[in-house]
Amino acid sequence: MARRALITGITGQDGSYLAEHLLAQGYEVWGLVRGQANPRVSRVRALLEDVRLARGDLLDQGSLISAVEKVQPDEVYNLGAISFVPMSWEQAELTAEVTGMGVLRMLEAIRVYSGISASRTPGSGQIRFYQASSSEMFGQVRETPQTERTPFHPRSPYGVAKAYGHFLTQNYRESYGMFAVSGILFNHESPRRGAEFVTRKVSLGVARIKLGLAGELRLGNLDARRDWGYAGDYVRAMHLMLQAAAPEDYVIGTGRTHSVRELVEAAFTAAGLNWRDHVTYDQALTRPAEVDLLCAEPKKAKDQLGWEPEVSFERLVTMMVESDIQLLSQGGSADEEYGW
Ligand code: NDP
Ligand code: GDR
Repeated sequence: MARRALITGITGQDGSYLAEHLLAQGYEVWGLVRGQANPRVSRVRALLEDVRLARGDLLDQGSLISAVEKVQPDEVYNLGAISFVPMSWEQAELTAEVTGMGVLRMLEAIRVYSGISASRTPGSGQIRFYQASSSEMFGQVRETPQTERTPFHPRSPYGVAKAYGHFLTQNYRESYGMFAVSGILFNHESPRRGAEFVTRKVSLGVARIKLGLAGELRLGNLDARRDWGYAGDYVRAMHLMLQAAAPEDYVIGTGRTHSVRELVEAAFTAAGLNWRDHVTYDQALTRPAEVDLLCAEPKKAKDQLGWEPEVSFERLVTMMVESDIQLLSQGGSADEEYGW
């Protein structure tokens, strides 16, 4: 019988790539979708005809228990979150509820459904759980590159909420013997990335300028450095973590770091433009507290899972710029610009 996976956050960037990957592996894939008339659901349907949908919300414990009962999954991937860092200052409590407490609710749904209690011996429970942890937990970094052992110092309500979810996943593994793991993923991007994130904002900006639809691109801090990889590579790592013999956490990244300025330069160059002619600094786009430098050490994932990224930074940037030039030149709408 096909293995069954339940993905929260199926309508997001990673959800779509993960669903495609699992379908290709022969899984029966279910996605948790929220709301009464969530417009992003129709895009999932268009992209992934074979995905089945269960209603639920990370804010609603009962809905998660019902979803687990309905799907009876072998694997749960918890990708649902408020994931845009600046929004986490504007809606800090909601971020804590969805990105942080949502992890507790999903783990509890699995625990209750599986009949697991503290008295059960380690290793109990059949459902394997993946938590989408983040390099934002490292925040103000104490060492570079960052490994599974690097201490956390989150710099946003988002990072704090992710750290809660990370430790909670570890705690459910230790308390109940659940196969519950976290992937500490560094930034990963694609043509389906939300338009609010810097890579997609830049690729869309370059496309607009290239097509004569705009002349300027406003950005915040150009000095921040990130380890940017391709989302399609990273969902393979999520799946591999749940196939491992033992439940462990892994850092997933490329091991290379670039500044936002280097990203901007690469993107404009890919379109034959000079970024200095178009990019302007906007202080309103800076953050109350910034994460200055992130760079992964993904050795454990390579050694134990055999995982390595395939798409380089340069290829990723070119892919996104070319995709957005094509999208906009075909009259793509703002809606489609949100990564679809
Ligand atoms: P997106 O922002 O593209 O997707 C977020 C998803 O969360 C959407 O499907 C959204 O669904 C869903 N969601 C939001 N609120 C709720 C809720 N209350 N209940 C259920 N679902 C909800 O994120 P990505 O795909 O980029 O990231 C996936 C996960 O990985 C996130 O948890 C993110 O924080 C984490 N992460 C991402 C990294 C990256 O670089 N992309 C790096 C490290 C971690 P809806 O359509 O209903 O809004
Ligand atoms: P990040 O991604 O906060 O790292 O979180 P984002 O692309 O938003 O920012 C990256 C860096 O770019 C700088 N920056 C700008 N960012 C945005 N969005 N818009 C701008 O105009 C701009 N100008 C400069 C930022 O200051 C920052 O330093 C992403 C999310 O996917 C999280 O959910 C995930 O956990 C982490 O990656 C790993």
